[in-house]
Amino acid sequence: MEDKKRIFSGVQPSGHLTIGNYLGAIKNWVELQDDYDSFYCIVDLHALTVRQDPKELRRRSLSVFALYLACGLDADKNTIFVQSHVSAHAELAWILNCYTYMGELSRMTQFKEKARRHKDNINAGLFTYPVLMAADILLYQAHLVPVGADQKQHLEITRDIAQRFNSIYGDVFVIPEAYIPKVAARIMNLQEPTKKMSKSDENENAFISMLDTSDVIMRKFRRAVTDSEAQVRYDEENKPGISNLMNIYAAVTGKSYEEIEQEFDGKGYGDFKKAVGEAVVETLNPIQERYNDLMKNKDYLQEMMNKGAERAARIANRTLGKVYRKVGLVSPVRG
Ligand code: ATP
Ligand code: LTN
Repeated sequence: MEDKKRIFSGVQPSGHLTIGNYLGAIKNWVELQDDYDSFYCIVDLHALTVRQDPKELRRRSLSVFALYLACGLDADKNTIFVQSHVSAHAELAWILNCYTYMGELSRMTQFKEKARRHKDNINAGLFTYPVLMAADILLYQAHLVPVGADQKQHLEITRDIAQRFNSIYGDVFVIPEAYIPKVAARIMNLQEPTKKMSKSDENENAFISMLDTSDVIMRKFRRAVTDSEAQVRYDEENKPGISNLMNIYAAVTGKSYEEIEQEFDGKGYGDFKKAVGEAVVETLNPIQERYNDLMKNKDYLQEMMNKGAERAARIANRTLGKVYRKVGLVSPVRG
């Protein structure tokens, strides 16, 4: 395990995970798990940048943990853990805050977009969110970060912070690379297909939750916004709704856009939407079954969670210790 390159990635427990989270990120984690020493995190500290109901957040963190396993992540092969269980994340984030400029943070599109959506709560955490993300990644000396396209900018700032730090103190951090899939890097909102699908959207019809029942999935696809041309053809600019459905269908069936266009040549949108819905149901059904089984055994989940945190903390504290020494913090004398 030691000589493999490392992966780090995470999802916020800020709602039920969507097929965007699955197809854009988690599915690739499962595919990469044999070739890397991987750290998969439930980034609960990040979720606090938007108001959460405490009881719900606690419940969801466990639920996301179970969903990771249900998607096929192996808790023995990978280190799967909750961010707040490893205090080094918040500690390194503080240090890195002192190496990050206000100017570069104010260019982040996720900040601008979330600030627009939550005008009554534009808190400092929302602003420094990418610094905590940089701390997550850099603590584990990760080489690769599999994420959806929306996180590209955050990966760039992570690299900038790491390079800045290394240029002052020597080679402390590995410079990470983003791994963004070719298909499904940006699944769009089903109701407003020019916006990204997001798990915290207030409109439930805008996203497919990984835990939605088959009926709900079929209904949401039936209601998905399309256009009036009645031709299944890939054209992101003029047909964002249909192109998004094609992207989802391609991701779950492995078919190319040409194959999909041929398959639905001369057929209506109703047939196409039904096929997309059925393919998604077929993908999610086995995951949901495993999820329901896992959720019956909370003690097991808790035990795996504790193990993950212990393993993660060991690696993270090594990096944190090095950073503390480099920047000149005095070590405590142990008696
Ligand atoms: P929130 O609504 O709380 O902002 P989110 O649904 O945008 O959450 P995150 O927790 O921010 O999801 O992201 C987790 C991972 O899923 C990231 O790697 C992100 O790039 C990916 N991801 C999120 N939404 C999509 C999407 N619509 N298409 C593809 N990948 C996505
Ligand atoms: N910012 C990501 C979630 C996230 C993450 C990370 C992803 C937090 N820390 C580290 C990859 C690596 C998001 O909101 N999509």
